[in-house]
Amino acid sequence: MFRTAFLRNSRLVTSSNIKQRLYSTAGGGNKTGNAPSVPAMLAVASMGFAAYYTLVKSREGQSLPRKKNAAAVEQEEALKEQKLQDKLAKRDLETKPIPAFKPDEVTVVFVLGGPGAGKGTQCDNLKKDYGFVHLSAGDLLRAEQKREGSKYGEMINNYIKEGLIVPMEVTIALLEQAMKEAIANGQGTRFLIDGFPRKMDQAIKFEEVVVPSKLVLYFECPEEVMLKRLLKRGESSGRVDDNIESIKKRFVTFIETSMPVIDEYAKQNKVKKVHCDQPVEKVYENVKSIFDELFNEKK
Ligand code: UP5
Ligand code: MG
Repeated sequence: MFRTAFLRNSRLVTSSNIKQRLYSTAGGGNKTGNAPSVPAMLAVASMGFAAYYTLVKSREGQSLPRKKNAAAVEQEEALKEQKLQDKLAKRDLETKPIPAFKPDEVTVVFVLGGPGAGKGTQCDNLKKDYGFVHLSAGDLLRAEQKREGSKYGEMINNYIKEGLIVPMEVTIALLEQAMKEAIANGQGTRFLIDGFPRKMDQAIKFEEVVVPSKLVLYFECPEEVMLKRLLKRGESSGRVDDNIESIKKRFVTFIETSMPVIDEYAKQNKVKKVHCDQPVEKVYENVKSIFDELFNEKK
């Protein structure tokens, strides 16, 4: 009973309190019942007007946002895209590797041609007569394969036997290291890089991280001539790839993967072609005429 009366009372008290709070601008009395007083209404109206006036003033000079038309949206998008491209290009420029050597200090000639075309034979002559350092990528890989403790030994052996191209990180690192050693030992700053690059991405990477090449010497030779030479050499070379199965695979890799490198450099007017289906001396005469023109003085 007591609880019911208390609840009823408290509900009454509460509801009258709320009403009182809502109209408290009347000064807390209850003379006019529940109706608001005139001064209270005037005060509320003037506050509303003041707020509206302040808002209008603060927006003076500002145009109302309008719906953008399609052309404006397109222009804005194009501008955003341009900004993004500029940002990416700037980042690319900042992250581009600095080549190990400067092209005016180090000369690189790429010596390319099919397996058995005579690259190694002609480079041996050139290094004597023109003071070049001869670096055969194949020889460097074979040396790495035999090096005790090399983690790439087995991998290199398998790639060579299958006539496949060893991942460029390994070959480029070996070439760069050999170049640094040759320069440090005073052997010179002109290099014949024999049998490399065998793939376009290798060419791009090498020129980016080591040094841009000056010339591509391309030894052109018919397949049947190269096959005969390699089989003959295979009798005593001990190379895992001087056998008919491997030679056939090497020919395929050369045509499909390495020829496009020569084609690309030809477009850049960097290729000098020499026909190799002739005796060694005759081929060298032609090579000499190219080198006499470009690298006449011995360094
Ligand atoms: N000979 C040469 N010229 C002659 C002439 N005019 N007349 C008659 N005989 C001639 O010559 C080959 C033979 O022919 C010799 O016996 C020579 O006396 C005679 P050589 O000068 O050795 O020819 P070369 O073109 O150097 O042949 P080589 O076999 O070295 O060419 P490859 O390009 O196939 O071999 P390389 O050692 O460069 O590469 C081997 C493998 O390593 C590749 O297949 C690949 O698996 C791997 N590799 C990579 O993965 N990445 C690389 O960057 C490089 C190699
Ligand atoms: Mg060779």
